Amino acid sequence: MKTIPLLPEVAAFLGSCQGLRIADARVETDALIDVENPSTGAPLAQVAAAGAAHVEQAVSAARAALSGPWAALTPHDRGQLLWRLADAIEDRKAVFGQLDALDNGKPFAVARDVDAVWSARHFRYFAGWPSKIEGATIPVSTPGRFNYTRIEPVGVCGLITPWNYPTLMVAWKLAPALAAGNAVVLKPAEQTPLSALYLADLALEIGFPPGVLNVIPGHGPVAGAALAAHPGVDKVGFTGSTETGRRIVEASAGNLKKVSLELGGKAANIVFDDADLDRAIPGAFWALFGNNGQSCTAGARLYVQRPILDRVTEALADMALGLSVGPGMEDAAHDLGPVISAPQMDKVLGYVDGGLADGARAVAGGARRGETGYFVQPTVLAGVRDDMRIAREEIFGPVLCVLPFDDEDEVLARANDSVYGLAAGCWTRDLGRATRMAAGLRAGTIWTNCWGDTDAASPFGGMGQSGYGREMGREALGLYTQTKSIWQA
Ligand code: TXE
Repeated sequence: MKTIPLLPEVAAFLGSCQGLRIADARVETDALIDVENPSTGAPLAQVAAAGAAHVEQAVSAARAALSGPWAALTPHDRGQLLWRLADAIEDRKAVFGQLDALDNGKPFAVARDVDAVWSARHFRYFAGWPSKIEGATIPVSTPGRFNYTRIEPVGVCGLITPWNYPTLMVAWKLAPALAAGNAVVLKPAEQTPLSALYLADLALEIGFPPGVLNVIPGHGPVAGAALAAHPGVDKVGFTGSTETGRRIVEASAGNLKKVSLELGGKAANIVFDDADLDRAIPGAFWALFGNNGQSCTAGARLYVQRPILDRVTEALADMALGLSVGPGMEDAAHDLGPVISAPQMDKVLGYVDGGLADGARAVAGGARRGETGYFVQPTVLAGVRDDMRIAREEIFGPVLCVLPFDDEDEVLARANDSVYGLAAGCWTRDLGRATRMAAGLRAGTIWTNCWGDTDAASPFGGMGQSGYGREMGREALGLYTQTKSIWQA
């Protein structure tokens, strides 16, 4: 198998140690992150690791930008810059694709044509907003008073992002934060900092004032924790684990910064026996195996109505066995790459072993694939019960749990019996049932007869311990703005 040659820009980027991006400087640090290629386990690049002093520096740069030329830009000009950033990402989608394929491991074609392209679209959608963030005039009852609102930026936003969609998760937060006129300190995941650093360079190149976007890779408990606790940060936008989300809320208490959280999930996906199985089976399959199961919306608990259980399970096992799994930068149409790291691989395999010990059956996969890189065989587990850990906790890898059910009321109660509530869905030809399920399922996103769709215009976020706040669409602006009420006599 051939490896896709590196673009000269990517080779140059990997060839030198990448400093933090603070205002228009590249800041070197003593501590470094050794970024790994999960497809091989080999070192890929070295990147500066921010400590508390660098967080301080980046927050000051962002604060300064808020009162500098950034604040002086008209909404139209801010929109133009966002649009230009969208253009720049699209023009360099192959660079973003290679960077994400290298440090995340996902197939290059997916990283380029899905992650990078959707990131560009995200900036394009929010490029339209700056000129439409409108206040209101309020018909108050006090004679002689005029009351109106101004919708203002929150200030300095600390954005902390995960490794599963390195560019896209940055876009989800950065685009609305900038559209609303904030300045940003972004801490990307330590496993996948490359595309965020590259994005910071692009932003400067196309004319964002220095300090508007500062990118400081670093370790979560050091740089992330310092950012979450910093008194000069007005808002934290976070995507990651529920456990870290809890720590962020605690750390944010000092200055009561605003927080929005997009956390873990354990989505229930329900296939009724009246479903169009030609759509439901591949739909349910990719609901979990898309992005190698490393999605917070992964349809990890697949409830299948008993009359079709054997047929569906068999078909899913066949599909899993037929998948092509390989390095992200290999010149072959692989469906899936590795999981992100050795610890993540061990965690996923630990769940599989635990599930098998609890009585589940692997009808496909169930073990590591090969000895190089962090590959896990696409795994389908049958005979799973609700009380098993594999059915309750987020595995975040290519492991699909199949659970039988008998009727609608029963499956609805079982689907909702989770601390999480990010996504859920069902497959049925009965429109009444689809509507009842959509109303009854406790999750921020419901898919009926489809799975995984998102759009920059449609709100996305969790219920329960999957977090709070809605990213994307009009609601995302609410996360990055605050309303001022003005009384005038
Ligand atoms: O997550 P963390 P990890 C889930 C998934 C996965 C598990 C662990 O189940 O197996 O989390 O992954 C930063 N203060 N998800 O350990 O720690 C960290 O540097 C501030 C679901 O990678 O939550 C990174 O930038 N920040 C998820 C980000 O938090 C801290 C996507 C996410 O890392 C910090 C990723 C701290 N104390 C994992 N500690 C999703 N919802 O999509 C870490 N970080």
